[in-house]
Amino acid sequence: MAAKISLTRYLVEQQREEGHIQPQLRLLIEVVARACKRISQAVNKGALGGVLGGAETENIQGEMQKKLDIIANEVLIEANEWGGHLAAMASEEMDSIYLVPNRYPQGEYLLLFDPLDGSSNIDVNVSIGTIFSVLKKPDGDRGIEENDFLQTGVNQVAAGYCVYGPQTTLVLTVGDGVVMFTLDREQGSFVLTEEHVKIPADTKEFAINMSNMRHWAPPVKRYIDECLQGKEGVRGKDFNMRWVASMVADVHRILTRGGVFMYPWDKREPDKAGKLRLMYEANPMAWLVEQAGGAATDGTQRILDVPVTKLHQRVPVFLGSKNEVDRVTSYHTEL
Ligand code: P6P
Repeated sequence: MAAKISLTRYLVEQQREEGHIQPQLRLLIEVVARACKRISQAVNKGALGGVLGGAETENIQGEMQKKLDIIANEVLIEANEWGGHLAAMASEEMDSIYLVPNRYPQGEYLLLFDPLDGSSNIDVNVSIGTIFSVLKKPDGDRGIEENDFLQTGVNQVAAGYCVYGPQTTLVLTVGDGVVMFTLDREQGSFVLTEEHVKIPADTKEFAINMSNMRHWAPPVKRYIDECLQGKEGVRGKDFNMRWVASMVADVHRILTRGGVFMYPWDKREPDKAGKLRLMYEANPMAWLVEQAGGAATDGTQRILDVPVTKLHQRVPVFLGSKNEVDRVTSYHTEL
């Protein structure tokens, strides 16, 4: 049986042989992975750990926070602030950026995360996850400001997520494809279980919250209607639908077997670009999907090229199997 390759060994080889990552970035990824192990333990305790239910507080997104949202955020902050690899962090759960305290050494990187995506699924025992994105801080010794985070997705140097499901799986890219590590709870380490993740260009499976259909723009309605017409319609094949309401779980399925995920703009709140956040949900997921041979757009352009104006900026998301994303995007651009 082939020797088990740990996350540490994979990262050392990416640093030494591939030159894809610097020592501080290797440390950063290992620290994030350790934090995800701790979050996984808290999630797995559930009711036994007194961590279910609401925290009676609201975040900047206007969403009621769950206890585990706050726990996961605190775990990531505490794990990353002292190591000397980071200059600052940003989180879905925090209004503004978090500067590494002066008592700790300042590092080269900026870390952004959604500490626990899919929180509405926590209390019903459905998969949730942590999403993270890494950017380089600007050169020079001046203090970090929020504007330093406002970089387009093509600037990411690492991105990934950890899905807390039947298995705890860390999925990562540093620009050399997508790899998956499964947590070996007996060893307490992440073990490489998938090395060359590839998304099939075609699929028969779409993921969207169908209850919003009446609010969608025409290109999305056209795309979904054609899928629903099945083999008798223009697509000439039947489609299946999945919607976990946890982006990490839906994206993990797509990275594993293909599919197309959509969270489009809708007319309920016309001024809101979409529900999902660009910096710590759409950008990291878009890079992972593109690194696995898929595509990711906001309906008209690559997610990774979307100009950034605000830290908590929202964006419509269409990602997954390339031929399907290209099709639904063409329905927007041919208007
Ligand atoms: P809806 C979870 O709250 C999340 O941000 C994503 O993980 C998920 O894809 C989406 O919202 C689900 O939204 O409107 O279907 O509950």
